[in-house]
Amino acid sequence: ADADGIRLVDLDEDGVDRAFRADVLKGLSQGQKAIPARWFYDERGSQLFEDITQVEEYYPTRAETAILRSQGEAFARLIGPGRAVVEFGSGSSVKTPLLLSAIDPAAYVPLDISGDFLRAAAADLAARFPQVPVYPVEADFTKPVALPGAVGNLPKLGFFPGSTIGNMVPRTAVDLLRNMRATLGDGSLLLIGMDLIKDRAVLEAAYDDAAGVTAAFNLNLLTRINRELGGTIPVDAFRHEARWVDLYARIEMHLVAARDVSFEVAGRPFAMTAGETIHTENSHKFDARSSNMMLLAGHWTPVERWTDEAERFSLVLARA
Ligand code: AVI
Repeated sequence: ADADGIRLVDLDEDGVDRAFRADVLKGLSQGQKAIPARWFYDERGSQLFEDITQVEEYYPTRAETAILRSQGEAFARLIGPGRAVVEFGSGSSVKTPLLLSAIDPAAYVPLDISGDFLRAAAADLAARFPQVPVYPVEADFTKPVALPGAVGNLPKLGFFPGSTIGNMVPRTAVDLLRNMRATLGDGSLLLIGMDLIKDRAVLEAAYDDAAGVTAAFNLNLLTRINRELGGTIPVDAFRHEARWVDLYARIEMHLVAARDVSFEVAGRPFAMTAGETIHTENSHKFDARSSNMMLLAGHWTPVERWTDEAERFSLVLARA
């Protein structure tokens, strides 16, 4: 529940997530079918994403971790001690400790819409950094969030690793950056991960690994729809596709119907012809110019930018 006691997940009398049903029914009714990527992350989807971060072809997690590992001194110099670190999304067990141990923060405030992930991450960090008070907040961080009173007077550092910003279209990404600015306030800093434009083959392999983990992640969305929304989608009639769309500098993930199919979701009939797709994710990639432009449009001024040695991934520090 949020501060007003309103449930963040709105279930109907049958226990169905209303927002999920609405997004799926609307998305399957469009010309180009599309379902927002946030619905990937049920329990199985979250586990599959963890597995993706370990596959050979998926470089972003390793590259970003390498930057965090190697730039501790620069973070200490440019960020300094005494800030409240506000992490957008539950902290990862590897990245967050690297940042916290580099800068000696006064508090750690993880924000997440999922109370379960949030509590697990908060307990983990509290155990590893007993001197740093932890104030978890269950909230939708795409909107401005009221931070706990205990960190009200501390300067803030927002932390948004993983290039999750890339999963949003620019319009939504800019809204999010502005809302982060509102959440964090004057005098704040933001450390944000942004994946870089590179060879098409490297990008497409990162989103279509040989072991099929990303394919399973994408296809799991259909399994989730069948389970939670009473769907009859023939999952084995779909295949995973990852394509680089140069015009928008993004990887798109699609589920391609391998043959003509018809099915029901929540009692409604749908049909797709062979080759038709459901667009399930965008993952935008950046260069120095486009990441600066995005930050400036979101009311942040870039201060410093780091990449890993192979220049696959960037971490950018910006000030309010
Ligand atoms: C969470 N997000 C940054 C991942 C990405 O790389 O866009 C999600 C992902 N989708 C397929 N593989 C990973």
